Amino acid sequence: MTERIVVVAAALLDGDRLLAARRSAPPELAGRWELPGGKVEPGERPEDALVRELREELGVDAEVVERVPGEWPLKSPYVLHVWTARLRPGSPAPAPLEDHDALRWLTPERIWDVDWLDQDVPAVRETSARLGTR
Ligand code: 9L3
Ligand code: MG
Repeated sequence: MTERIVVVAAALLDGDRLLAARRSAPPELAGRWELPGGKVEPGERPEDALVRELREELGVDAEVVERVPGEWPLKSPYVLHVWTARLRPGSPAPAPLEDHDALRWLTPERIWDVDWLDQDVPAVRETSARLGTR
């Protein structure tokens, strides 16, 4: 069996608002919304990978808060892990750079307004359920 590779994604929060990012690539995922993030590199801590990905993809200075329990399958060998995160004081506001072409801060009642990637839907459901019960 092949080793699984973790893709880390952020539930980036501003108060009770969650950031959704619209992918610009690859063609089969473009136009759909995701929790931003990417692959953990060999030897890299997942939290460090997430901070790196958020800097590369959105130009922000973020800090990881906590893991959302669960693991969701992606295209093999990838699996999705989600962590909540916040912008550090003084961070630039998120901007869509290379990998995205739109961003939205979603209030809890607007969470399903965007067309999430099918593979992100269970992770978003779990994340929003946990945020709602804090
Ligand atoms: N992926 C799915 N949902 C997400 C993220 C961040 C990534 N929230 C999938 C898309 C790609 C793979 O994981 O197939 C690697 O992600 P990326 O490095 O292209 O962002
Ligand atoms: Mg990515």
